[in-house]
Amino acid sequence: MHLPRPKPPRRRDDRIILHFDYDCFYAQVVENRQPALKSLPLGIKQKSILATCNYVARRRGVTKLMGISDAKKICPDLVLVDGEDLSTFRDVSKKLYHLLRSYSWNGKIERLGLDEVFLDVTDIVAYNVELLNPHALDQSFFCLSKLDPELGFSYDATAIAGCTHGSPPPADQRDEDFSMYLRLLAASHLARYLRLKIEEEGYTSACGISSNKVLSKLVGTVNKPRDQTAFLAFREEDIWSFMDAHNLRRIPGIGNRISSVLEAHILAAAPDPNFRSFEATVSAGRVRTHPDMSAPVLEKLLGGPGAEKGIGEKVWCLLHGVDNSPIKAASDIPTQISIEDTYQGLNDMAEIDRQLRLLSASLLRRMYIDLVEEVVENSASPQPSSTKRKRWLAHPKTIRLTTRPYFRADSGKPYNYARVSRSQQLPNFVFSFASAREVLVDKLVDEVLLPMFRGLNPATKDWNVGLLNVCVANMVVVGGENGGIGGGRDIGAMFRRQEDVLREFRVYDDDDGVDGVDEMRVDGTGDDAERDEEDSDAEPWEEDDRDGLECCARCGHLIPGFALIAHERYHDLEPV
Ligand code: DCP
Ligand code: MG
Ligand code: MG
Repeated sequence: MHLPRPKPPRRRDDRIILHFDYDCFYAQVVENRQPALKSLPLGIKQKSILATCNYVARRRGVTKLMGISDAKKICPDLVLVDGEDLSTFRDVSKKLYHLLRSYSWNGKIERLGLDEVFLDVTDIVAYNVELLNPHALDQSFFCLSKLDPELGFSYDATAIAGCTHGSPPPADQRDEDFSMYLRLLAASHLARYLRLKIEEEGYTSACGISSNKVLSKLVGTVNKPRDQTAFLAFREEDIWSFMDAHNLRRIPGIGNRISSVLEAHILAAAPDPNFRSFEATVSAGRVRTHPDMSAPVLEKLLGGPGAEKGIGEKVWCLLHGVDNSPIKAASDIPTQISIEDTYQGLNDMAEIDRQLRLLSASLLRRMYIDLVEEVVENSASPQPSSTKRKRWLAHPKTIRLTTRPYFRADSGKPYNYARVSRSQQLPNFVFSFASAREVLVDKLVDEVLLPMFRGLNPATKDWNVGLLNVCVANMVVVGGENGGIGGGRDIGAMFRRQEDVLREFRVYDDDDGVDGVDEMRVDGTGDDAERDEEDSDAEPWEEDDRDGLECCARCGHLIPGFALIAHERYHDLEPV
């Protein structure tokens, strides 16, 4: 007997979301600094892998995240440039983000990683669709400002700009489909205009245009590099078949843990704890159409202690291309600043101590960059003069230390996902402008981080540290609207902060960060040398590509854990 199929989740398509992804981002940054590299195959190196490579190299068979020696075998004249220092990438990312932000009316813009931006352009597009004159569509004008009707650009509204996926609604289709089509059309012209603005800064990009984040992000990859795709899907079935064709692991928000649990369920096998790959062996469609699949079943499979609330419903929605998550209004204050590095099993306390000092120095440097501003104060008498004063824009209230043991792929042991974290109140002395930075770093390590480390790792030796992450979070805006720290008494926020602070000694599953457990956002998962929330933690369903480096048993390369399986497959394809 067949059970009735569960109801698919309801779709909202009242928004228009653009998703920008810069082409081979780190490589473009390097090329802009050294234009001679543009015509050569270029790889950006981090430890022993390529963080990315330019499209000249890709045409020669080099891929992102390939091991350096493999890439060199395929393309012996590959030019390698070190990409360990993220500061230039971060600066360019901020510059382009601010450029896009300057076009937003509603301020709803989010960065995802360093090279992606979501822009909710619902309001600008609705305004411009209203302005369309059906008798002169080919001579339309896109207004970029409500206040200045001359600010904008001319466009031909008889056709979509760039590529499309799907087809326009038939002429006799319901009115609302036609209105959606017009909004996508206007948005496609805005997307092209914005991509050209980004190109004026030296950066080409891909853009996806649709009604929610998951669809815009996925459709943007259909035509890349240097192109854009509007998703013309007016029937649920069109959206489902688009989603169904994706490898399960490629759906943003479905990380390794979720993907291996679902895969095991579908294949009626036990989940493989070592499974960490960019690809799953099943498609999203196979999961969605599996006979017993539904939101409650997903909740049963994926829920439990530590899992995100409502994870079953969330994944069920994602599989149907439904994603109602909003694009939050931009803030200049990051929600957390997190610095981390990975190691191949630190066991020497002097070295751990040294690393904690290096991480703390970076953390304080980032706090000064992101959270301190210079105010110019004018005094009228006796002599008119101005003095500069520094002030904190926000005080993080919590400091958190996270560690994870080092994992060796050839150890024969299952992959160890466990991170342990400990949080406590960030002492006020770090906000002192009177003390030298080095003094603050030493005090922070001696009085806070070393005791936290000992609390987390009570053994007296053999710590085998694979990762250290130091993070400050729970930003409290200084001198908010209501005056004073925190801008008034937000009791709810106070409890949330308290809950955060009390969440000590929790053991997390690494993948939870990928799959979107909120507290993992606060924990700052990911293994970049430096990483901060503003740069990389934009959304719970963000893929965290930057996992710990592991040693390939065949060639000895250090490569990210998640890429290990794909890397081994690569060896399998090598000529013997
Ligand atoms: N990156 C990284 N480590 C990863 C993944 C990405 O350091 N595991 C960095 C390098 C990339 C940048 O982030 O340049 C953006 O990642 P993308 O996946 O968008 O890759 P690219 O922009 O390089 O290439 P594409 O043209 O495919 O978008
Ligand atoms: Mg990119
Ligand atoms: Mg990207």
